[in-house]
Amino acid sequence: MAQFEEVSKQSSQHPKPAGLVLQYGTAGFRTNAKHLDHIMFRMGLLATLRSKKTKATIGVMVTASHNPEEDNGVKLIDPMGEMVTPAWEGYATQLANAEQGDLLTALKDIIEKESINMSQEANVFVGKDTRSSSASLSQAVLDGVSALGGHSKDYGLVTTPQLHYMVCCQNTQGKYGEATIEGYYRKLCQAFIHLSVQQASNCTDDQKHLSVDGANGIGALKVREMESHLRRELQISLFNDGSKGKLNHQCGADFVKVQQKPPTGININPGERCCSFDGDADRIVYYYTDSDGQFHLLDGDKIATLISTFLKELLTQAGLDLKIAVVQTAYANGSSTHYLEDTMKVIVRCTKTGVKHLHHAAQEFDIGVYFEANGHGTVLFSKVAEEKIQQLAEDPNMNDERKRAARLLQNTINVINQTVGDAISDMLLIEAILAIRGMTVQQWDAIYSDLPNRQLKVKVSDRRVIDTTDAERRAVSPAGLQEAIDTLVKKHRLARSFVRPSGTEDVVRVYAEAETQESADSLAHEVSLAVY
Ligand code: NG1
Ligand code: ZN
Repeated sequence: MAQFEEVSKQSSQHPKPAGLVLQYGTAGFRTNAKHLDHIMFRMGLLATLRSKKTKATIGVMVTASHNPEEDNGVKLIDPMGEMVTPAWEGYATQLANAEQGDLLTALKDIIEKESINMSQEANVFVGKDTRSSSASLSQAVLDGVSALGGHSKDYGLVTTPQLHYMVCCQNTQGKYGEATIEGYYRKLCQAFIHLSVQQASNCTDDQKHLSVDGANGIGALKVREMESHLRRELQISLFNDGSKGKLNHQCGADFVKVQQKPPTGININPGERCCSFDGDADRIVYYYTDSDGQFHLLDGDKIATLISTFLKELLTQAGLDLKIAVVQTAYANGSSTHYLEDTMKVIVRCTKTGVKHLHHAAQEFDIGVYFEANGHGTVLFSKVAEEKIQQLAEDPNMNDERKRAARLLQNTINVINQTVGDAISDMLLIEAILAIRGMTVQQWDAIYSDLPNRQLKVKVSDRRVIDTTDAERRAVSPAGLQEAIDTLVKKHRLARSFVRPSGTEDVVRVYAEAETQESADSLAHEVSLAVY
């Protein structure tokens, strides 16, 4: 077939280095950019097949998120804006690793297994982050799409969540919003402004001010683009905007969370609210320093607590009986889980690491708030929940308090990007909640106190020998490891520890928390010795 001849011809421009094997992991393919040209071309092919199969638009995002500038990566986005389904992650790995001469066979194998009608039209949306390698790599994706006769739309420089949003808008015929960057800003900022006018009347200009660390990446560009839509309801000082520093270098959400210190390149005055995005703006963490210069981090757990408390109060005020839950991973600070379960009386679920697991679990509730401790998360509303809220907001016979709460819930839904964690959308939601409740960052921080904790990486010869269960909280192999961890944990007060192989790096991660920092540090160290 002519189609396959074109694939053959074009793939010779994007040859695979013989013997190179890469795997589609938690975050898609991710490695040094120089190994990725053939992967990108092939993901253009695969996205075209996925589009034919689903009869919908598929997204391809070129980014390596919080990794160093030299790396790059690629992720596929399914029709509703969610991560691609697991079976197709497997196809991605097969197609990526087929040697040059076997590419057509690997391609035809997928077509056959999935009974794909090759005469079906295909549409693929492509986006990229600001890495220097992203331009040519996203061109390789576009080449892959055109080699199989698919149509593509190149969104150019966008955040990862913006591309997820575009795909969802396109496939819902605009019901979720308009599939343009302008449309995205308009929807989110209008909802934010509606929420902001509800704020306590004594909200000062100081409270409307936020310092943002853009990680020298795409998020910084997009905050600049969005600013005019905010009509000074939020006044942003942008740092690490990419004009001087290097992407993710000593800055960004991952640096701040792991190092537990402020990024370089930001002016931080005591008590002032600051936040950091990661390199593709799908994660956010907040922080401030107190008058003693001590650093305070408000991570994904604190964000989930703030949002779920706010939503629960609104549901009570609106008199709506909707089931709300918070979804976390094993990395969630134990204090947050206790606070949510014991004080807030909210259902808490724990899943494996990786947003696709959290997203999936959150879909089981009327309202599912999910966040990884590292700041990656969002809120999902079921169709039933959205309908009930809308009915109430529009009910002419409803009393004012219930109606006000329903309208706040409606605008909250509109400020949220439900397709995936989104630093910009999460930031607007958090800012609106703090303004409405007249709450300072210190008051937010004081909702509960984090247990001191430590995360370590351990290099082992083969991390796959560690197998886990119970949402990765217990090791089932190698034999004896869990017993050893249990014995070590018993030596510390209020302690918890677990190990798991990373899905994005060739390391085993060790997590420990305990009553004091010394105790958490020594437990993490002792457990990492047990892993060897
Ligand atoms: P791994 O490397 O599997 O721990 C890391 C993060 C995840 C998630 C993925 C995808 C931690 C402990 N792990 O996964 O939460 O964000 O990267 O980027 O933060
Ligand atoms: Zn990211």
